[in-house]
Amino acid sequence: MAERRAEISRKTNETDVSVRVNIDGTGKSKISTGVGFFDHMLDQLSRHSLIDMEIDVKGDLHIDDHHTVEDTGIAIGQAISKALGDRRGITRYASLDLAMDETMTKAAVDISGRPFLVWNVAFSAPKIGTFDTELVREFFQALSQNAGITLHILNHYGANNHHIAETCFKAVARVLRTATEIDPRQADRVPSTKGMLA
Ligand SMILES: [Mn+2]
Repeated sequence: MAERRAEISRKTNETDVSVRVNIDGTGKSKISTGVGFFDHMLDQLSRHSLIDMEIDVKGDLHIDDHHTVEDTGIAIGQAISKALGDRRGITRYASLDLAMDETMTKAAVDISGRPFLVWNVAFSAPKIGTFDTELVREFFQALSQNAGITLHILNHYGANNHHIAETCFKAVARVLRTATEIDPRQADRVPSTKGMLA
């Protein structure tokens, strides 16, 4: 089958984003967004999805991190969508409960072609270090809309906001890994009775 790789460059007055992904990678990443906590989260996304990611972002961080986080989510979503092509052979669905210390978070995905985010996560503090916790949702909103996936994220419980954010990224990584994997029982087929998902 064709290599499932893609590259997206996206430049606006607010950000200059370049993203390369390889769906069939090993979880290698090279990430530089200028936002330390966000780099740490994207590193987890790559590592646990096994999607190789090269991400370079120059954003208007003198304002705040918002444009940088949102536009990176848009570009990663577009790159994943492009790399998946017609979605032939994919497993399509996955869900997982992911534990990290005291925190438990569920992610469920359908690589459906129908962008939708259900976000059921509450943070108890507005910041993790200097990072605005509300940007975690902004990232997944941008990712789901631009990848064309249905994504549900539910935090069952947790006390530490770093853990709550990190379980969101790790759980989404793990379900993306499974849902994008080729299902050998239908490797030549688009997994939809409609015959198309893209
Ligand atoms: Mn961490």
